[in-house]
Amino acid sequence: MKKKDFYDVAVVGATGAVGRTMLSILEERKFPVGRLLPLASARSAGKQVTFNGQKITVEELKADSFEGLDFALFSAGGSVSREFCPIAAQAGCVVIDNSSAFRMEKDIPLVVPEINPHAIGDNPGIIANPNCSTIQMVVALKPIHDRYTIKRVVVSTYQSVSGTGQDAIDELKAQTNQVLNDKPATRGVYPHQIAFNCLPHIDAFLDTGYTKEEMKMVNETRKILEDDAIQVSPTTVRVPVFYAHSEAVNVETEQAIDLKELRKILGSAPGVRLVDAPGKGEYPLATDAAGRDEVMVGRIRADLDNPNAVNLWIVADNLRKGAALNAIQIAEVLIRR
Ligand code: NAP
Ligand code: 12T
Repeated sequence: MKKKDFYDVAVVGATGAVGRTMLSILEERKFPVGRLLPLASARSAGKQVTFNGQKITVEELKADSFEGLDFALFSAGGSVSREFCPIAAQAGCVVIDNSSAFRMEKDIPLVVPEINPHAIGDNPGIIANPNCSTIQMVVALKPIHDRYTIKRVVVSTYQSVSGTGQDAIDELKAQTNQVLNDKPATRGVYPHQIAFNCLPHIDAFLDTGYTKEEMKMVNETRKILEDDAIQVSPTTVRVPVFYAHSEAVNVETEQAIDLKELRKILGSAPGVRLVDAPGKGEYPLATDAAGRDEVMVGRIRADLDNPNAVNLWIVADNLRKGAALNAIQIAEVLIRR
């Protein structure tokens, strides 16, 4: 894209959990924003958001919202993206979409900047941001794949409610209060009580018995690592945690794994922070990952039976690396070129 001193940026879904995180990350990283245009539904039009100390009025998303802008960052759900991403791209914006609408389309790049920035073409149009659980897993898997060639991954996730959005954060708070006060938990966003519970159900069930969230981890991992031979066996679970997703991962490789070497590889991998001193009580925790940028990896240990396999515990802030940060890192790749 054309080099400029400042870029005009629309944030679609600016009042949501991901959109608000986008505003603060643009600010923190001093992204060269000229005009910032916060967009949402008619419900929030007229509300104000704060950006770089200035109050900016939220506008209603419309077909003519994108004229003259450089970037449009979408996080307002799949149906909004399906309707408006092509309109924004047509208006000349580079579109970075956080929904699942375009991720598996052949001609749409699915990008984690530490892994496959080369997938972004010169005139990208729409770029898809991967699913939160997939992003943090592949950041840790990529250096392992490069050295040992991954054959199969068995993963169970422990996903926080912020992944679902602000309403789910409010629901966990409300239900926690209700249960602690011996009142029945009122359900809203989730089909069952989430407070003091674990729901093996994220996004919709398919005829196969897997959920869409689980299949995102299968298909997006293969697309980002550019290897359709990688097998992924996922179970995705919602847990009563506000921020950051955790994952227990068993990785099986072609070559035998040397644990000392693996620690070194992960210790210097981009975007990874090793937190692995269990004797000192140090391992990745959601409460530590929340608000941070790195993917934390720990509990690194040999598989008990298979010399070509290892177990890992991977934790990251789903609103940051899992969504807003990754999207802004994609924009940074483009303005650096
Ligand atoms: P959220 O907290 O519920 O926020 C939703 C945002 O979308 C709000 O700003 C809302 O505006 C806006 N919106 C809803 N319907 C709209 C419409 N018809 N037109 C314009 N704006 C509309 O949800 P969130 O957690 O931020 O997530 C938003 C989306 O981001 C998700 O649906 C998902 O597609 C994507 N996401 C991706 C990842 C990832 O893995 N990369 C992670 C989380 C979320 P109002 O204030 O007007 O309602
Ligand atoms: N259902 O980006 O509920 O495809 O945590 C991300 C998060 C979909 C997505 C969630 C979801 C996505 C959730």
